[in-house]
Parts: sequence; structure tokens; C-alpha cells
Amino acid sequence: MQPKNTSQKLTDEIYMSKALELAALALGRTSPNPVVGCVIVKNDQIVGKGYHRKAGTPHAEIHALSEAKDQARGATAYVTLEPCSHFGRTPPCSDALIRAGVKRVVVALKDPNPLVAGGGIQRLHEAGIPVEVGVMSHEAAMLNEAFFKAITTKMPFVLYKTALTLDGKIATETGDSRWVSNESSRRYVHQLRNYYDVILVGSGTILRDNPALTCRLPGGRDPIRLIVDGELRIPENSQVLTSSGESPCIIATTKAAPIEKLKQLTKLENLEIWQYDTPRHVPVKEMLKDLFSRGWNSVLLEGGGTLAGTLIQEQCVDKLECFIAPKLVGGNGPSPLSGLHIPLMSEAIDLHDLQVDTTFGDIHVTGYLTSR
Ligand code: AOF
Ligand code: ZN
Repeated sequence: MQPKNTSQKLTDEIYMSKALELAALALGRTSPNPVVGCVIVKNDQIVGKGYHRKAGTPHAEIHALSEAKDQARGATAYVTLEPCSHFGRTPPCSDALIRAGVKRVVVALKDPNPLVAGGGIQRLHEAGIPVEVGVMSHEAAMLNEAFFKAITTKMPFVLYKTALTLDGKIATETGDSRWVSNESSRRYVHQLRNYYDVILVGSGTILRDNPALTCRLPGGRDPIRLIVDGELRIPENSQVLTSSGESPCIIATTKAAPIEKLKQLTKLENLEIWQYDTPRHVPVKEMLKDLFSRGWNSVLLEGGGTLAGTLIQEQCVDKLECFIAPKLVGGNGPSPLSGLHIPLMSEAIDLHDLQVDTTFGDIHVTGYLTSR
């Protein structure tokens, strides 16, 4: 027989995995809030389950408790994030768990929100309820990596997604880029668009590829589309402006924007123009701060190489997902980071927590950027 603590650990992990699965159902729907899942277990049976669906609506624990009803008394609650202790848009979940009479709470991670930060765990302790913290904490942290970055730094989490040939080109030297990565990789990118709050591209990408930047997955939702366009070069008939995406489009520009073009574009519906008081280049850090202030925690940067280079130079990129197609095109085609200029190999940016797979038929590399 296994020692009791090992079997308890396994049981805790099984139910926490279920809570994490529930949390993941709302990915891309809860900003500025995290995704959170909860299951309530009594006598080895799940008697209540729930997840947070949207900011301003009830938290995961409240859904789970309302499903469990009286069975919550004496049960164990599994929550992917520390139950809250503050009166925000909704009352504290730790109090609701105490009132419902749960006898034990298992939490994956402490809530980094300064309004909570251990306060929920403390309240439960004070009520005499044992709390176990840290079960599947890595998985829980990965699921909410955008929320964690945003709430602790007041800047959104930025993922740069790019596709290149094995010889490092994002297009041939004639500019042709359709398609570098294969169909399954491209389908996965639509999953990313479904999860990220904002999709970000430079005006060069709009001029070259005229993308719609929508999510074409059944049941998916469109991210906010943000175009960095310092000189307002975007054609009025671009797909981003004309395709009826369900979410708004934003153009970030500068004092260099021609007045007539500004006037014309302001007439368009579903479009916001953010004009920064700079000569030609959009101040990207300020722009990202503005995204955070609007309640958007995660940004999917899809190119091009100039904008990506600037963002990396400014230390604004957290993660990279790179699809390397087993193809060669040679020549002087553009690179995914033409805007980054590091003179010495010894000063190259190292990626950490690297993962490599070929699940999508291309070589798929994921890594995090070391802060320098
Ligand atoms: C939980 N369970 O399901 C979630 C939590 O404005 P409010 O009232 O919705 O509070 C938002 C904060 O509550 C959010 O920043 C995070 O710290 C916590 N989210 N907490 O106990 C949940 N979504
Ligand atoms: Zn709560």
C-alpha cells in the first residue's frame, strides 16, 4: 500500500487537473482577471464544479459552491488560484467557502494581486480550515502567465509568434511569404488568436500581406487588432479596416500622421486611433502600458521583423513561439528580427525554458526571453 501522504498527493493532483481543465475553458475571455477553475469533492465524488467566465461575473468558487449546494459542507475545495479575500466587483470567495462549511482547501498558487496576496489563505486559516498551497503550481502558473506578468508589472505579457524557413527567412527575396509554415501550424496560430486579448502587427505587415487578423476557428473569438503605424500608411481598404471583425481595431500612430488621412480614418466605425506625441516612431512601451490600462493582459505579436526587433530591444517581449519550416529559400529575404541589432554573438539574447516539438509538422520552438 502507498503511504497515505503519497496517495493524498495523487488524489489532490487528479482533482486539481480537473480544476485546471475547467479554468482553461475561459482562456482569452476573462481579462483583466485570471482564468480560475474550482471543483468541490466529497467522499471521492465531484459534487460541484465551476470556472470564472468573464470579469465582473461570479468567481469559480461561487459557481462550484452553487452546484454543490449542501454537499459542500465537510467537502474539499480545489481551486487553481488562492480564493480572494477582497470586495472587488464580487464579494470574497474565501468567505463563501467558510460559510459553505468546506473542511479543507487545496490551492495551486497564491494570488499575486496585491489586494489578495495571501489574504484569502489567511482568512481560511483563521476560520480553522487547513489550506494546502502549491499543488500543480507550475501548470497553474503557465495557464495564467499573462495575468501574473500584468498584475505584477502593469505591462501586458507579449508573445512573439513567427514562422521562418530553416535558413531563417520569413519570406523569399521577392517578398513571397505564403506560406512558410504548414496548415496545422497555421491552425494552431488561430488558437493563439482565440486566447490572446490583442493581436499586434506593424503597418509593413498590413501593406505587404493585407491580413484580416481575425480568429477563424469555430467557436473562436477575435482579438483586439492593434496596428503600429507611425506615419499612418495603412490603406483605407485594408482588410483589418473593412472586414467586420467582432472586436475593434486600433491604430497607434504619431505626430507624423497626415491630417487628411487622420480625418478620413476617424470616420470609420469600429476603429480607434491612438496618436502619440512623438515625431515618427510609436513609443511602444507607453502603448503597451495603455493596453494594460484598458484591461488587456496579453498581446500576440505577429510581426513584422522591424516591430518585433524594436519590442525585443525595449525588453517588452516575454515569450517566443517559432515555427521553423523544413524549407530553404536562400537569398536576401527578410528575417524575423530585422529590427534587432546585436553586434556581438556574446551579447545575443538567450532563451530559457526551451521546448521543442514537431507536433505540427514544422519544428516548433517555444522559449522565454531572458531579461537583460
Ligand atoms: C478567485 N476566484 O475565479 C477569480 C479570482 O473584480 P473581481 O471581484 O472580479 O476580482 C478580481 C480579482 O480576483 C482578480 O484580479 C484576481 O486577483 C481574483 N480572481 N479570484 O477567488 C476567481 N477570477
Ligand atoms: Zn473570488
